[in-house]
Amino acid sequence: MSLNAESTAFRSALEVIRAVEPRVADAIGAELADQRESLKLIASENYASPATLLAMGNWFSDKYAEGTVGRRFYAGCQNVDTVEALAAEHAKELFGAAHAYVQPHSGIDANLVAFWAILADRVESPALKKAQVRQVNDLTEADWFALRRELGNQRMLGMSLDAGGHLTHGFRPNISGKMFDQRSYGTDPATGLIDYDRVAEAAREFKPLILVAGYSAYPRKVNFRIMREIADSVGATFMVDMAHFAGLVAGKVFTGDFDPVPHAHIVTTTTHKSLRGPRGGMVLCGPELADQVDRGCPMVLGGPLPHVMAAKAVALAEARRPDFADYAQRIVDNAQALAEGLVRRGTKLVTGGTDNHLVLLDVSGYGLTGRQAEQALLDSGIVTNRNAVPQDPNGAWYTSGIRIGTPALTTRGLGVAEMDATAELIHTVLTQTTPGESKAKYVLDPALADKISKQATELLTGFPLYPAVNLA
Ligand code: DSN
Repeated sequence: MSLNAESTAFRSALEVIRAVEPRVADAIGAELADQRESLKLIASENYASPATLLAMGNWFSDKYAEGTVGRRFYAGCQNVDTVEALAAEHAKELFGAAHAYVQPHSGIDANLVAFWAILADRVESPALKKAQVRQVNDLTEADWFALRRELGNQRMLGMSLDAGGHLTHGFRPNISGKMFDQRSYGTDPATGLIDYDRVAEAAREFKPLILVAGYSAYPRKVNFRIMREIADSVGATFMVDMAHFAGLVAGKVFTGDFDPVPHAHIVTTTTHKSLRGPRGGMVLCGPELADQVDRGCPMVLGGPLPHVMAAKAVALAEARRPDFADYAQRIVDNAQALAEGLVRRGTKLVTGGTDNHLVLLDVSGYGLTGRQAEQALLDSGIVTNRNAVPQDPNGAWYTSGIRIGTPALTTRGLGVAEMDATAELIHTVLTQTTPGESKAKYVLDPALADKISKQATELLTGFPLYPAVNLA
């Protein structure tokens, strides 16, 4: 029997790897097997296409390419220029952005590039002006101290962590929490929704340099037009981190007031979540910030990863196809079906439902912490992650919430009927789990966990992952 191209490619790659370090080849094969068998509901994960994965495994990895297209610090970057320019072009077309910078290695990196660009654009500083020259090494130690004094204590207003904001929006475990004096806006305790009047009030009081919108655990749309008006009213730069919902923007599910690109001064994202590309980040902006953003490497970033930029170009080309819009809509349809299935069974959801790709369960109604629920679900073949809920009494480590999302299962082809079956599996596990003697311990009959695990695998059998890839 002749093998298809995808099977041949991955088999051959594993054979070559196996000849050097068989344990790595085995681990790669085992990862595919595990992903095929588990019900992946982690809201930030997905399955990139074989073309995207294959674009990363090649000699582009060997090339240094600091600088930007046509202006590199290294010779011989003509092919890197080709893929970087292609990725940027696809990103600009896809999102309707004037400028795209596709070098960031992750979402944190993309946000750091954006923060630096905003600071450089906004803060009047002789030391900073000097830092913007290409010879950063020319800065004296005194310049650096002056720079830190001048840039320090800039104000950032972003969504609070327990309302679904992200660590990189000025919270202490991240460098942004050291760089900025941060204040948060939360959500309305009664509805769980962003109260724009309260955001405006906080902006008036705090006068931030940067107003950040975007989230990793807020299950609703954000009105970016209103947020921009708030930013304008206090002279703030409006930044949106769309990492979680970039696929919904690309697929034109979020349009008008809910599309961040026309409203924000600068937009950051990862490329591997709902956008379904390789692991990495990206920045979109208008011409005013483009020069500063393009200084991301070496100002903030290490050398670009040309193999990942090649994969970004492939994934962004895929996202420009009409079927991606259908995919994006199905992500939301599935999340809503999952939410409805859970609500019907009595599960408490933050905001009562969803209008994006994620659902946030408050598992306190089951008498569990997020940590207990996460592990009990994992024992049962259902991969989720625990997450704080607003005003969470269990804090950010144990939490009272479970965050689930549909981008990955939607890629496999599961639909609303399977979402209802998934809601049933989740509800059964959580109902049958009892808390143990600590916030991490729980009791779940292993036979039940095993039974649910088998049911989860059965649910997936009609929806093979990478159906064209046969490693056997
Ligand atoms: N770690 C990502 C998530 O799971 O949402 C965000 O950085």
